[in-house]
Amino acid sequence: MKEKLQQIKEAALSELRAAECDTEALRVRYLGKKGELTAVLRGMGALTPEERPVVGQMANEVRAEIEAALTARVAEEKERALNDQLVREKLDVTMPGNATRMGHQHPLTRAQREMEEIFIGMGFEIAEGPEVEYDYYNFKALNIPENHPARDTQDTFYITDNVLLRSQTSPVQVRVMEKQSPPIRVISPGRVYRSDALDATHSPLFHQMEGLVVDKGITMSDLKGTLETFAKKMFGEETKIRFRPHHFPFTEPSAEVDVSCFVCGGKGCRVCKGEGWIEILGAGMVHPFVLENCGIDPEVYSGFAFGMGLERVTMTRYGIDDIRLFYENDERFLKQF
Ligand code: 2NM
Repeated sequence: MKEKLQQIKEAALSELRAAECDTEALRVRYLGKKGELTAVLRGMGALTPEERPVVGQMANEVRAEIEAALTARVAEEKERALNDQLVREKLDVTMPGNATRMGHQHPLTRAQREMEEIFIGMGFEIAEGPEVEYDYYNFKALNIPENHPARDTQDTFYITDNVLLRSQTSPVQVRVMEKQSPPIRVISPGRVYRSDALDATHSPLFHQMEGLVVDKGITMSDLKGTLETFAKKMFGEETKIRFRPHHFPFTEPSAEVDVSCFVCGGKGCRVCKGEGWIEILGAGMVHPFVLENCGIDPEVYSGFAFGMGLERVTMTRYGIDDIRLFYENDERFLKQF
């Protein structure tokens, strides 16, 4: 029986040293209820009373040795599995990351937002309206006569006889005046459409920002003060403005407005073409007919309005010489802003 125990011990320990070992199966096979060691203990009845404690003690020692070796092997396998996992899942937090390509706002969007902020700071609200518009709102309500060249199909995109793509954002302001009573302070930024061939300075789609103020006692000096404040915020505190007489059907009197050149300060340079001034706006006092068309009594109220092209302002400011660059989405251009 002692030999049998010795045999069991050696067999178990040798299996535990092997490269491959199913430790749980081994535990069952040697130490389990139906295991080899238990079978030996069951046979102890056949021993003499003197032999029994000796064999019993030996059996316990064998069990303890196998158990210790088993525990060691299991621990060893656990550690190896952990080390394998650590190697497999190694993460070097000091490695450089993959740079995320960041987009940003289009230069026209940025210019628009910047202008919006300036006018919002002066108490204006943003008004929007349809790009597909009735000729009534785009022309008739704005006192643009039946025979005016802007109405020609050569200049305006017509959808039907009386529906068109708006050629300015003023129809938005007509809609505001119809709905709201004064005081009115709105700007209307957005897309406008004119039937022009695409070249360096013309595009059939471009963007405008128009403004409108209507209240009791609004005068030309309110217009001047508003535009001067805008120009200083947009182009720099030293900027001056200049009004030149002009004609628009929807304003009377009307003016074209220049800002002093932000590059040379008015001395004359390449950007202002030696003028010292750069034309950026049209403006005037809202024509009484327009107020009347919108249900506002011109005997009680007066107003001023202005309009400017976003592309023009942005091109001037950044020295961009071709309007097409705004629409081509060439990253080499866009990345510069
Ligand atoms: C301009 C120039 C001058 C203008 C007029 C109006 C309205 F609706 F009040 F009549 N909105 N915008 C206006 C006046 C627009 O753009 C060059």
